[in-house]
Amino acid sequence: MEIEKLKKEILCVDSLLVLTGAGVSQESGIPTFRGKDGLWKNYDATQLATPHAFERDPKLVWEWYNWRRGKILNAEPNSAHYGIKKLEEIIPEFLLATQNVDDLHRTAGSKNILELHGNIFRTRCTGCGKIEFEKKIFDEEELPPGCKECGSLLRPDVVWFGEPLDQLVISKVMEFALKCSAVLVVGTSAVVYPAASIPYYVKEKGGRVFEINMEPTPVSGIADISILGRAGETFEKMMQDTG
Ligand code: BJW
Ligand code: ZN
Repeated sequence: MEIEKLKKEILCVDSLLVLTGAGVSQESGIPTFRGKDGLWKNYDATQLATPHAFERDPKLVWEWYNWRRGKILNAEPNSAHYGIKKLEEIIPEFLLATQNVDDLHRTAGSKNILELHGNIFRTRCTGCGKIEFEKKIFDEEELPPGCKECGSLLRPDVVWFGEPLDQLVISKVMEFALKCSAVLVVGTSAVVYPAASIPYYVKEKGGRVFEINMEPTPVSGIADISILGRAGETFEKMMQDTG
């Protein structure tokens, strides 16, 4: 069976990169971006996650982020988050690169995490650049929030389309991708760059590529083992008897 095969291989690698996307948090009740799941009040998530949408209507964009904050604050990590944390304890060299902004990997206890697209609980001032982290939702009348220091508009400290990723974060991930023995890609449609390029770097350097997703993705074409299934359920089966 494919899960047994993946388990056998993955528990033997000496350095593992895990790349996650929204599908990892789907079983925690957090909507994904693409497909019918990615709709909020009839707005398409991928149309809201843009600097243009924020310039046009910061209140609307903030309402969406505030709604997502609420969903996340009421959610618990699932077996996929916990399984990934367990892999970190077992495998000598481990890095988790997540595209998710929901902080659920950290809640589950993962330590060596790089957040490629930021964190939904951080705000950044569009005027003075001040960054703050607070796990809360805003009152409706506070939206869009302003900076206490300079009065400018605050924005979620996340990476929108057309914006560069944190240079240090992406270079650390790429450095690890070029030297690791395998990458496990979980719950991402693998269409958003530069994150989507990571599995190809691993493959090119001779590393193994593993994937867990409910549907085939562009990564499936280069994957050595591809599990078609839900991430939480797959991890639950795979991590049985690992302590
Ligand atoms: C399950 C499951 C279950 C469900 N179990 N599985 C052409 C080529 C290359 C690049 C580009 C291009 N045209 C434009 C670009 C650039 C652009 C890009 O990649 N666009 C593509 C869409 C074409 N990229 C960028 O703009 C990036 N920046 C950049 O390139 O900067 C360059 C630059 C340099 C110098 C100066 C200026 C610029 C930035 C990308 C930022 C993406 N931001 C978002 C929002 C983050 C904040 C927030 O959360 O609100 O990131 S968009 C959104 O997509 C979010 C996600 O992290 C990201 C990826 O989505 P993800 O996680 O894969 O979710 P879904 O919904 O797509 O997929 C879920 C998957 O799970 C599915 O496959 C399901 O089957 C599966 N699933 N349930 C297992 N239970
Ligand atoms: Zn400010």
